[in-house]
Amino acid sequence: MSYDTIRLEIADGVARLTLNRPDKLNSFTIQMHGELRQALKQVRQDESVRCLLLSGAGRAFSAGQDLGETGPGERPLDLAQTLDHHYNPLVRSLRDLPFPVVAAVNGVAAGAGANIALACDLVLAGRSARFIQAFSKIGLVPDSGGTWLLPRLVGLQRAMGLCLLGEPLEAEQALAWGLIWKVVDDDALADEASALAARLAALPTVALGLTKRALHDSATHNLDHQLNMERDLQKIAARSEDHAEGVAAFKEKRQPDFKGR
Ligand code: T3D
Repeated sequence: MSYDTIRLEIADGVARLTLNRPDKLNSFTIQMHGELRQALKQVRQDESVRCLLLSGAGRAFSAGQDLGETGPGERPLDLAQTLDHHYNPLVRSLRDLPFPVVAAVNGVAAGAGANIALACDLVLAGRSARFIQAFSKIGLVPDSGGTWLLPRLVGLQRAMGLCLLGEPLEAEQALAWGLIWKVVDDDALADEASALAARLAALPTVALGLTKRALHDSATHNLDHQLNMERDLQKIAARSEDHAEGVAAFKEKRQPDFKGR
């Protein structure tokens, strides 16, 4: 399958998905959304994939919606439809993948670009990366899950400041606030992100997929509900080949060789 606005490479258990409109800071167009949908379907159906690595080409991760595509008079501005058809399914797809999704934020991540990055399971950022809830600057409400994720990640006060003021949050501050997993030097980002993705892809994928589901769903559960969920997921994990391999490797005092099954 070939794409114009994204790149997809699958090798060694890792699917590398790159937003690829560097001249427009990888802003999202309808075409890009269509290609992302197709690519995520392909990745989900490919049984060799055990981790997805999402990044942007050039000097940005993504500047959010392509504002050239939404200018008054250029197309009907029914943004509810845009969210229903494009952004919300994208966030749900990333969340629903049964393996870890890593975002490598290589520069600015603004508007929906920031929130799509934050919807990934682990976010690695280059030192010069910035996260901008740019919506208030153009009279919009944060979308792509931002109003749900941000208070949970950084607390209500910081989420409120970020969303109302729309100021850039530097990578180091994002790390200090618990918004992201790790900051690395810009020129080390690609290698560090690849190493993290490769490491995740070599772990017991069934258990990791269930773990990500349990953690994401916990936000809306009470302890009782969560205990029941852990019980149900553990039953599934315990039947995986990788669980048997993990226990056997422990007993035999060797490194496990997980197959992702
Ligand atoms: O359909 C819907 O609208 C609903 C969905 C909404 C979701 C959203 O994401 S709304 C938020 C949209 N995004 C923004 O408001 C961010 C707009 N961009 C910026 O504020 C700045 O570009 C950045 C802070 C991200 C980066 O600034 P800087 O100085 O590093 O770069 P620049 O010079 O502004 O941009 C470089 C080029 O990318 C430039 O093109 P040019 O002049 O060289 O031909 C610029 O126009 C283009 N670009 C940047 N962001 C966008 C964009 N083109 C289209 N859409 C963009 N969002």
